[in-house]
Amino acid sequence: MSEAAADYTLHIRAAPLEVANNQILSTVSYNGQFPGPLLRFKEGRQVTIDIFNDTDTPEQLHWHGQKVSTEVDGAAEEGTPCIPARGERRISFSPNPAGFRFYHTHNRAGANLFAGQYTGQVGPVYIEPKEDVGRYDHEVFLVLKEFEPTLSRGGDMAQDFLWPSAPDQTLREAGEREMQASLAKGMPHGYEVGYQVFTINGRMLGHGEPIRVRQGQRVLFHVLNGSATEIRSLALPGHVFQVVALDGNPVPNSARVPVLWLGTAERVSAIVEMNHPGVWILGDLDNDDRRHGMGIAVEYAGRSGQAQWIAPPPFRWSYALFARPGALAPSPDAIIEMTFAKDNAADEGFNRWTINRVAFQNETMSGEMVPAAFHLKQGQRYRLRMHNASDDIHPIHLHRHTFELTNLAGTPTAGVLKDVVMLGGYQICEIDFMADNPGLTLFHCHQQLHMDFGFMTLFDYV
Ligand SMILES: [Cu+2]
Repeated sequence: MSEAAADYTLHIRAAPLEVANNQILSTVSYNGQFPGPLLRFKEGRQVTIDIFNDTDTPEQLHWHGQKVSTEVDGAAEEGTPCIPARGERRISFSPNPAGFRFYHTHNRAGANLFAGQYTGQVGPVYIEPKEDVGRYDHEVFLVLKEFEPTLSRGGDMAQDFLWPSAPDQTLREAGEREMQASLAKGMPHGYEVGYQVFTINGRMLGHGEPIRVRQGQRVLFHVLNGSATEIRSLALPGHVFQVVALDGNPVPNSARVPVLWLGTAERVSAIVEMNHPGVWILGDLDNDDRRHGMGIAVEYAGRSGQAQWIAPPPFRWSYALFARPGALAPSPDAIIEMTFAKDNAADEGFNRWTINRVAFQNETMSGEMVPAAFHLKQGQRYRLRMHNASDDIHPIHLHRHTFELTNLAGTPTAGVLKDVVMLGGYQICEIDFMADNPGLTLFHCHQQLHMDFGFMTLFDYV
């Protein structure tokens, strides 16, 4: 270790978390708090961070959404050195791009629901932009997170909130045929994860401090879905969200919407004009999840009483709402076709996931790193055409790069820049990215159960 003190210090350790009055659970988090401390960086200004691992398990800390090197990105599959058990690691990098990012563990959990993102290892990052995102009075960071996971035998409810929707018949037939064949063999449905405790900023609805606002204020919410596996929605009765950024990247069209939807690891930054006085629940549309804690009170000055919930009108979430109207993305230099498929309950009761029929091997027989499956040329623009041959929604994530949404279920789109995109059941979508950050690059579904059981691959540059 050098003499100079680090700019930030993070300790990975087990700590109590009081999610409700006298309801205290134990989880691994950063600096003994959940969410981990908000790290505010300046774009391009080098930071040094000491990461101490006070647990008995080697850890990886991933800088989600940042364009950094494989040395610090925080993914064993890319070759980032681990933070040894009871050890420490000092890292330095230039934070970029500007916007709302986050950090989280990148450990595989597998069947262990006390590991990986089932723990409280999530914290927000805000990289100060050079330009302002818009006029606001007050900034609030919200991290949505479930605790106390349990396994159940499948039958996850299909969700149909995503728009546009154009299920591909060939994909559907293939997916349904495989599932029927598996069930006919007497296989049960593969495991799914459910939760007992739902929190925003580590507190269940009704047990934390409310968000205090005044009439006429413009509040900028930075919402992060820190879930290991769940898709979340959020509404505030009587209010609309003016979405200014997705995954921290300013959107070309700041559309106003009544509901936000976020796949795992997605972020939405939205301004809400406080023009409907009362005490309201900012919460998930799912009644059960909200009653188990997924919400937070918004309290206007001078108002008191029980926070109220009113279900919003029916609404479909579309990334295209925030796109540049009528614009077309540049043509790519190459197109990479990918098909995602589910092998029901194939891995000791867990669904096994494949990309182009290959399930990612977490380790080779000799313990060496898994080689990249896709080879890129630096400076080229690539289009990933992704075919979902399963009925699940997949929040697809590319490390160390930003991508542009260029086609959603057959509809071309341009201008929306993200690092996670939800791909609906039996849908096809396209994302483009510039190969501008050499080195091994991990690509995976961000649903912990999916990424842990095969839904991963690697790009490298030639
Ligand atoms: Cu997935």
